[in-house]
Amino acid sequence: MRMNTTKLSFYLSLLAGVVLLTSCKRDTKVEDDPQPKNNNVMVSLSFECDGKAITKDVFDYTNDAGNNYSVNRLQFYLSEFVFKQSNGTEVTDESAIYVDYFENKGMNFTLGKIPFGEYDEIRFCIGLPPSLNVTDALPNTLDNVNMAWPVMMGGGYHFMKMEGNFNTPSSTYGYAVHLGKNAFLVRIKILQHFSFSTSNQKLNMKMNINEWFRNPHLYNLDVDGNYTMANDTLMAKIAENGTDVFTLW
Ligand SMILES: [Cu+2]
Repeated sequence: MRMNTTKLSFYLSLLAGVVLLTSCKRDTKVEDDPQPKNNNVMVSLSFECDGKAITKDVFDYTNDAGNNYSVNRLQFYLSEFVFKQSNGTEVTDESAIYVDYFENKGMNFTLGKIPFGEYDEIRFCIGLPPSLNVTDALPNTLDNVNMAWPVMMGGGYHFMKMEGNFNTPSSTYGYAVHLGKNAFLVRIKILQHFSFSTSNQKLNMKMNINEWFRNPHLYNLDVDGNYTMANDTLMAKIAENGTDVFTLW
């Protein structure tokens, strides 16, 4: 097939037009980039026990060791948030958040300056970093004072208090799973792909309280012990179990 000169120049100008149009479009897009560089992320916490909602003082929960238990206190700190982008860049937020489930405190909080983009990993701690885990390092609010770790036991703060009661065949006992001391800071690492593309986007995190009693250590409140804070061996078990208590959903 042969093309005459008129037809050829017509196609060439058409092609040039398309190229021009495409490059114009791209220029415009770069110029009025509507996405801000920084972004707030709204973290929303929820709690469950293997799928059951957590209600105060109800013996509705059973851990892997077979302890039938209730919960009447669940308080902890979250800190050292690190968001890792798919390209390897890490963004850190230094906030320390106090959470009290039954008092409805810290259930929703904002982390600032997390850029839009794709992420593969989120890390944070249950507890406080060594720099803040010093007596009087936090503001003297009633909540922080109540979380104080006795000076004669090393000072600083409780990382977590989870308390309630549990049943054995013969009786009902109280339990207090308390965590503190730098060695027992719980480091959470969640490998999951997620993306931030709008301002104030929600990040939903759920704690399954039964995870405190399993993986890697089967924890039995009746056999291992029901008061952990004076016992490093027990706190080590709880802290290691705690690395997977949170999931994103
Ligand atoms: Cu304690």
